[in-house]
Amino acid sequence: MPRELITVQVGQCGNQVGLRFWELALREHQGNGGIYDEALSSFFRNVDVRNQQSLAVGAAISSLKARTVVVDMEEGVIAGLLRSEYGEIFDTRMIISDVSGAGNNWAVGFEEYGQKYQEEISEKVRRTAEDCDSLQSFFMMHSMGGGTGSGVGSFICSLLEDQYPEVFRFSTVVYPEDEVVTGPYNALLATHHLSLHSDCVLPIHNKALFDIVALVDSAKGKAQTVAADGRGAYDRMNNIIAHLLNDLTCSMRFPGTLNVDLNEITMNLVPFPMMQFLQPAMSPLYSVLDVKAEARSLNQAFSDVMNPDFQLLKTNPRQGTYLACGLIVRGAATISDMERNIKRLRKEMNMIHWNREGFKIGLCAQAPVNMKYSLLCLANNTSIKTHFLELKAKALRFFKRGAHVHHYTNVMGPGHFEEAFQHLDTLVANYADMENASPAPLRGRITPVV
Ligand SMILES: Nc1nc2c(ncn2[C@@H]2O[C@H](COP(=O)(O)OP(=O)(O)OP(=O)(O)O)[C@@H](O)[C@H]2O)c(=O)[nH]1
Ligand SMILES: [Mg+2]
Repeated sequence: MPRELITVQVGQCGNQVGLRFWELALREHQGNGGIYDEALSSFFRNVDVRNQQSLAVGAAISSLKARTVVVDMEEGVIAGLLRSEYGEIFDTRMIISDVSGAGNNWAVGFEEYGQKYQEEISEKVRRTAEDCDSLQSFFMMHSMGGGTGSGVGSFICSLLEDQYPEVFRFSTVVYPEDEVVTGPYNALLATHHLSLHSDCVLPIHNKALFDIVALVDSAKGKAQTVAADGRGAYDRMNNIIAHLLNDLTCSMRFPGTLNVDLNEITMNLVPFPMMQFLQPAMSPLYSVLDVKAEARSLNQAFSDVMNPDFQLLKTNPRQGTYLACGLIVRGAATISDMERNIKRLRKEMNMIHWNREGFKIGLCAQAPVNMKYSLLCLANNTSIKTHFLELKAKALRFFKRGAHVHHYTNVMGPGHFEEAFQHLDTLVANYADMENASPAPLRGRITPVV
């Protein structure tokens, strides 16, 4: 059975999120008695510090190295990563960096840095893949707003498609709020690209994360410190993403009654190409930031993940149609707990008529650290069109006036923006068609021959 994931973390956001993900994953595995087991081997190599050879499953832990390729076109972020408490888990031979960054420009990231580092990226991915017994998928993390994350991230996605066509590419991406002027252009161009080249996309919106942090702060009586907070707010936001990614990958790391790996998620929740965007929601959510927040029962958690306040993209799935829905529970829950809750909720969920039973469920025995349960919901829901429409409106506001366009066309030539806008329209129309599709007429019953 395919096992290992290779992570590719790109740009500042991708690397900060990656760092939190690895920290939390290691905390979750602390109780395994110092043995390098199958679960750890999905994400880490165990390297003998004396001779730098990889050790087999079953050996004592010597030095764990994340199966990750680290890419950033700015040196500073990577230097910070290596200096951090968990810096040793990064294999310094698997790092690619430049000096000055892609200047918040998708075209510079994609065209210039992508071309410049193509061979180096291929080589490092190849060496990382050679260390795997049975590679499961590529797990990418990057922002959609920054030049490196969106541009080099898009480039790497295509590179992996060319070189490993049989291996799924799963992209966790962070959409910008209004932090970067050219953010909407980058997000537009990257959405176009990933929609054509990634197998499954998990979009998270910084606006949703900012709002969650602000709500926790205001509940504690703190002023809204989010904007002034600088990286402080980002660290807390990344904590939410790290929890999400740990829940997403829990089946590969711990035993459970119903395992779902990333390939099964892609296979079950993505019914058509270009409909691979899964909207994440999770509960508990607020206690990730504030341990004193009210504990959630399992039943409450199921209701929460349908609620707009628990979405990590600013959408309302209750107003859309579900094409499919993944539900992954961690903790002491049973299949009948899940079935009972799904039965209760589906009355409020508008499942598309040809996939009314379109639930993919996972059950993992190990709860996250300091929690009794957690529930992750991955909704393939037509309400994502509101996210795309908002992105289009933001990008058009500049594009109609030609603002900043020359920075891009100088590098990538003309026509790309028009194509990307058209593509976004197609995505929106595809989801709207799904929403409007009326149930097919039932075929006449054939009388069984007796
Ligand atoms: N959630 C979260 N968002 C971040 C983080 N760092 C940056 N961002 C967001 O990412 C976008 C900017 O992208 P970056 O990842 O910083 O840029 P980059 O990929 O390094 O690209 P360049 O610096 O332009 O070469 C903005 O929307 C930021 O708000 C982070 O640690 N967490
Ligand atoms: Mg950067």
